Amino acid sequence: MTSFRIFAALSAAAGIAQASDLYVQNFETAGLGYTTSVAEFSDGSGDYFTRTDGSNISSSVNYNNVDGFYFGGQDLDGEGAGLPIYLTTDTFSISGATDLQFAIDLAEDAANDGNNDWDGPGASSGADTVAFEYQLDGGAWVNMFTAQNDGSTFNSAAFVNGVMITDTFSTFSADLSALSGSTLAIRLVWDLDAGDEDLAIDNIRVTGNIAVVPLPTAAWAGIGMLGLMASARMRRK
Ligand SMILES: [Ca+2]
Ligand SMILES: [Ca+2]
Ligand SMILES: [Ca+2]
Ligand SMILES: [Ca+2]
Repeated sequence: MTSFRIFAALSAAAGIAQASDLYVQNFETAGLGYTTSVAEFSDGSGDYFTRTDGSNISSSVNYNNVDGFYFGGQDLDGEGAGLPIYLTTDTFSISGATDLQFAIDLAEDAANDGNNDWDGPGASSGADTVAFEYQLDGGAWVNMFTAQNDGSTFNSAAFVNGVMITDTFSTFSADLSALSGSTLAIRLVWDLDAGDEDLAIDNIRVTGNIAVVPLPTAAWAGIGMLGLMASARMRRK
């Protein structure tokens, strides 16, 4: 065994799988890391699809546990857009990563009249939904989960797998540990067509375990050099 192979074996034995952020979107920087299928808009009130700190949308929309800027949508066809509309992250590398996990913070503003206004598939205008999807290696988009009402025709709160989205930002997650590949992208498919039908999102995050091979310390480098010298001497014999 050459000294290089000994060194490589020692490094691999000491290698650590470290949980790392592969993609983070906190909306603190305008226009960074994502695109939208229509230009972001707001009428300053209840029709908007925009990165916001709350200052460019209706002051009656109030969320708790706000973490700086976030991205919100409400009555998305109110300014002329055809639905659905999309928010798509940049495509990012997942090469070599294992145990992929997706997380996002969600909030939905409780209406002043006490009704939550998300409609179900029986409504004439169709169901109010926001779907969360991933795309692996440029392939088909795959659903992770969907925010939707409880199945009643009108005026339910919004839920993800039975968990209500409240007006306090809370983290929702999906286990993507079955995935491996080179690249991943995330997109949200928004279909909310009336007032009080809103969603706010923040802190989109995909994490994965990355194998970390430690850099050689001076001591290891010294042992490696001694090994090289020894093998060079042996070859000269
Ligand atoms: Ca934020
Ligand atoms: Ca609706
Ligand atoms: Ca509308
Ligand atoms: Ca609402």
